[in-house]
Amino acid sequence: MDNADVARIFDEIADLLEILDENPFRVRAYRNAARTVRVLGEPLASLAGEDGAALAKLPGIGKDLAGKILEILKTGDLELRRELTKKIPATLLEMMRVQGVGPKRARQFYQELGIRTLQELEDAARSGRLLKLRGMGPTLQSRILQGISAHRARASRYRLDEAERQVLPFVDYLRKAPGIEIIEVAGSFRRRCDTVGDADILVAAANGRPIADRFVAYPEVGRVLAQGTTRSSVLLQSGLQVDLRVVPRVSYGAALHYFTGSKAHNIAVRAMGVKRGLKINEYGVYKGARRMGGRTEEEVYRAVGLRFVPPELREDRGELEAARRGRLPDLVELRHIRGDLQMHTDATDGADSLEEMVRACRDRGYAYMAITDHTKTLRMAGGMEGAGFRRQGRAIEKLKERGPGLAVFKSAEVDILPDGRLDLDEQALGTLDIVMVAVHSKFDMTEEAMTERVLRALRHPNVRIFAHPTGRLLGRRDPYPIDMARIARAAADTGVLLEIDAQPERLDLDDVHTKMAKEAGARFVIDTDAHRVADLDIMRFGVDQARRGWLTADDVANTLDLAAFRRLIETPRRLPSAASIKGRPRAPRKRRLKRRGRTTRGS
Ligand code: DGT
Ligand code: CA
Ligand code: CA
Ligand code: ZN
Repeated sequence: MDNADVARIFDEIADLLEILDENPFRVRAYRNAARTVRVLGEPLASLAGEDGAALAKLPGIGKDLAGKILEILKTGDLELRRELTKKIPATLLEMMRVQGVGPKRARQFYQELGIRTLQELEDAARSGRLLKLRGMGPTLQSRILQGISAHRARASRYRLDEAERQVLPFVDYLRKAPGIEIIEVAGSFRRRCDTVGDADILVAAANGRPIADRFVAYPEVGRVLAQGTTRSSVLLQSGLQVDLRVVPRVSYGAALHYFTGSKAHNIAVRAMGVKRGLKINEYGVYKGARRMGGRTEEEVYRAVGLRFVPPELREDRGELEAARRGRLPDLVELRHIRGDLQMHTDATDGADSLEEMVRACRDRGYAYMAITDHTKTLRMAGGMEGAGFRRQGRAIEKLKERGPGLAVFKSAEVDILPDGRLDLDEQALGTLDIVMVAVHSKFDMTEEAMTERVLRALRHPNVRIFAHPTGRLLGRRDPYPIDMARIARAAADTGVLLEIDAQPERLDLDDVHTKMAKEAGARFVIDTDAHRVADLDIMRFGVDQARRGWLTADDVANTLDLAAFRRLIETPRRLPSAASIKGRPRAPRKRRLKRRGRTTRGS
């Protein structure tokens, strides 16, 4: 039983309680506990001791939950979980992963139609049986069918952070095999894709046999799919497939290039080689029988007249053309990030206090940070009214007086209401240093309505940042429909910054939208949306996605030093041009510049 198992059981309990329509605060307690456990740096088992006293001190974990953790560590399961699954089958949980099926619907399907599994739900939807239910129409029924197939497609992939948690310890274990000269993870993992289908470990060694032997003997291996001196493959108990390739040192660069992919990038590079009379494969670069290189990736690119292409760009989205012209972007790096601009405290649904978050940001060497608790409509997350933000603002002022060593900006993650108004009164908005907005409810709008809803919010003159712009939750919720090209143009036009939310289950904006928005002229922030101190360390996942979206440090506002960042947020925002209001193409340049000159602050 490791931390991930405990977290999984807690999440399951939260889901079951939701289906049973139990107290939302109880549901949230289990969800928060799952998150705490998941991001904990050390094994619960070593922290627990005899009585679990240390566990009860963890954020969001009291005596009761500490006892539950002990029970799981001792018995591998929870009595409470077994009791709940007597009331409702655990197979309903998978149903809730389908878009359009929440806890209420899952309960309805089960109680009124006896549907227990995804397959039964699909059959019922196909045969039209769902239409018998109250509140169910043909549109919703076909949405559920779409949701089921989308769910099946993504269920076979792992989030990057989940893959990392499994693969990195495996690599550390494998490193001890005799004769390893280099070991690296290639594939989508190295390209830092948001999800990973399987992990591809590449090793340079003269003799593959002892490495394959150690590979298949890894304790987490559930099933061996193949074992050989150059190529082996296993399924871990978690279900993740891991492939191993062992190549001689001279071929390592060519093999790393090949197995990093993407396939489309490889094919394009190989085609460039063919034009020069070269053959490029995973063993090297050849002219006829003569070997031209392949010891390093640089040699492969040089053979076709290119500079080294960072793995994050290798998607055949224009990177070869850019490399050929020497125009590859100088990608943003983690060390460029000077502040974190989205985080929650225990004033709403965060686990740690304002003081703890501030101290943690100072420890991380940041020059500035913003506190962005939720607004009132998010009742489940303990959202605050104006008075709450004023109180928090005073607490932040006090910190400043004591000289905290970094700037703490007063901010809020203001909910965008269904009609596009903001969930905080004008007076309270005026007291904030930075206003961040986001959609958290009523996702089932048409694309047109959702786009208008967000555009209206972005036109509010105080708004600076649009957070997690598509609302997706990887493996759990598809993006809501929204015309991101229009949003990106409006963001470019008004100077509203688009967020790349670094939560590994969000990574929102994603790579493709980020690149598109950059080309439309938008600028960005990368932040963690931390709900506890430990979350502050996931910034790197946001940076990875920004790199996949071709962003340089200049594209990311929170790479600015404090003085420059302060100037940015203190300069009144631009008014939206008529073009971005109407959704027509952008106005001619001269008119746009004139509009930008007008100020809007305080109007
Ligand atoms: P994944 O595992 O679905 O997240 O994505 P990848 O990119 O890791 O794909 P995977 O594991 O099937 O293969 C690893 C790399 O090997 C892939 O990125 C490129 C290379 N590769 C695999 N199959 C082919 C192929 O048929 N042709 C070429 N040129 N390269 C291939
Ligand atoms: Ca792979
Ligand atoms: Ca593979
Ligand atoms: Zn949010």
